[in-house]
Amino acid sequence: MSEEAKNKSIDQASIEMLEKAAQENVRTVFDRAEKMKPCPIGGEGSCCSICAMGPCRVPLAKGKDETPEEHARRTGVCGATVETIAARNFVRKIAAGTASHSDHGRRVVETFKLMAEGKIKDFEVKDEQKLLKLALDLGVDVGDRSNNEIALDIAIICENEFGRQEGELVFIKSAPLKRQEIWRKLGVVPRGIDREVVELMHRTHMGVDQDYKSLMFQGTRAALADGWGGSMIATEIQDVMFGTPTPTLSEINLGVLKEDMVNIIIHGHEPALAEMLAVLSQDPELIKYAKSKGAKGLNLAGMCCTANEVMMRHGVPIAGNFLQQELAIITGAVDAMVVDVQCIMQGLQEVARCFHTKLITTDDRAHITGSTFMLFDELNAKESAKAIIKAGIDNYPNRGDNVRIPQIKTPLIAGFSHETINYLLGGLFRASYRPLNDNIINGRIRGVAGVVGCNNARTTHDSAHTLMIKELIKNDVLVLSTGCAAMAAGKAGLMLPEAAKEFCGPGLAEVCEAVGIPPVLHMGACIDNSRILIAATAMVKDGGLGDDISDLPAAGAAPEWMSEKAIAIGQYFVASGVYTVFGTNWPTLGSKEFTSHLFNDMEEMYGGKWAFEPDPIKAAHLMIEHIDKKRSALGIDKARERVLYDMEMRREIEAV
Ligand code: SF4
Ligand code: MSK
Repeated sequence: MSEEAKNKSIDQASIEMLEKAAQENVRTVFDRAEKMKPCPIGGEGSCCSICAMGPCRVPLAKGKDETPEEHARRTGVCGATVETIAARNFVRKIAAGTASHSDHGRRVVETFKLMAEGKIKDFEVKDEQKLLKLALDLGVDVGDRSNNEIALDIAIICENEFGRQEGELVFIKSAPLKRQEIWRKLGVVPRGIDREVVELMHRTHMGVDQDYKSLMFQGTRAALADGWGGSMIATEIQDVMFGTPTPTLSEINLGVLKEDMVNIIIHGHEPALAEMLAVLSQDPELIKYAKSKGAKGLNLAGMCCTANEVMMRHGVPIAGNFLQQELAIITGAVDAMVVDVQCIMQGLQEVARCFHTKLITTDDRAHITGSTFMLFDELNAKESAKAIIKAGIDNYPNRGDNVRIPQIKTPLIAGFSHETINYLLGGLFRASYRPLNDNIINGRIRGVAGVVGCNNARTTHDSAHTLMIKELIKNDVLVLSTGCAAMAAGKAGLMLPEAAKEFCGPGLAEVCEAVGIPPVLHMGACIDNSRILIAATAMVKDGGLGDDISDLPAAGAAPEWMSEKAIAIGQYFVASGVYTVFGTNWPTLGSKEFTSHLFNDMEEMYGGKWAFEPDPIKAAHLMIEHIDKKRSALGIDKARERVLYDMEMRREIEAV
């Protein structure tokens, strides 16, 4: 195994495929990242290209302190200061991230509405209980109305959230009351999802909002429209339509591909097509068709966040996370890679060209030059999904003789929705977060951390996720995870109850063993970070840990982030009161003043703030320090010091 490949990933399956790629002269994201060094000026947020008098580059001189005069001279042609330039770049990322999650949410609502109107026959209400709960929350009359009648009213309310011009987003009311008051006082409660994104784009046009604090108010408003708006709507409606996830055993890594079967990978974010593919992958007629082409059957596997969605609901195995998308094709065994939106690298097409893989784009908003476009039509969901599967089956006989699937995969348990955690901890009839809060108060669990986000080719694949999560659980911090971070943890074997004994501190291990849960709970895709907000709110409501999310002994992190969605997520966590640490690079370092606004002022305003620490172990300790600070403010720091397990305490945990 070459040293070079080992620096690129900690995952053995990925390393094997990188070596195969090198032998076969196939270029991947890892090679391209090596060749193209990141632009240091753009990287620190000091490049403005929003008008044609630029691009203006105003980098911070390295290695010496800047005098006030030098700082004053760092402006663009129009006079925009580096603070304005860095802030504009930052909030534009929030706008793009919010738009992406929210457009996903809008598509889900559109499908849900068509289902409720009876125009889509292939989907139905899967979680009636959640439908009714949502109806109650939104003030929809339930009476003796049919599911579809209730669903239609819910769909119309949710649809209006996107185009609403005034007032407040309805899901804002899911937050703790104190939090809502903070937002109202600061004037950052979102009116409508689209409106906040549009206003943010307007304010960042040349010559509009040129005060970084003002820009950040609107940036926050848009980010909240994501977390407590578009993303939350997507998660809630997906659960109603496709089922609320419950703990499911599955497998993860490239070893889930099968040499003698038709392998179809579904990659992207929106679960409607993936749901249909999951159902159809069991279809006897299609399996027979696959056999007629010489295969033993049909094997569906997921990639990136769509993988999280179908794994949690159907147990479909996961082939890998973001940086493994090209590597899956390099196995030579993928007959079709079916993609929809977000995090799909254009480089896939070039890699697919070197093998027999058919890259199939399916969404009218996301085309890739050279790929095969087969529209997934929700109105005709089953038939269009069938045609896509058949295209994959038809491609099976075209496989070359260079198939090599790494025999590496790990079992994992996923599907810890907020509802599931509630039931698991409290029981079906007294669902509650009480036992979690009690175990935090008595110090067995030190606190809770959300570790989420992407992979990034500028850091060793999966390394920061795994190191950070292991450090946290070793220190008795329960980890909630989503997205590609969750997949890294799954591959490292941290999503099995047995992991508690091996990797956790004694307090967390006791609780995990008693309840039978892994120390790292897989809560879904990146859109499902809203589940973490709901779980945090439930902890506040259950009592004993303060009266706002910012009082909780909790922290968040995205150690390998890369997408604009991650910045939107980070900002809605910060504005919800969460201390949030990012790794890889930080995109505002060109402006010390704006960076200090994010890293310091935010705490006074929202009780949460940003931090940047590329070393995952140091970052974990920043989170632990913050958790301890909150424990001390709550007066529960003493409890932790006396965690010695006598028989009575053990019985108490077991009674959970
Ligand atoms: Fe340069 Fe100002 Fe134009 Fe930005 S808006 S490119 S700083 S002139
Ligand atoms: S897929 S946004 S790389 S988590 Fe959601 Fe993974 Fe990040 Fe995409």
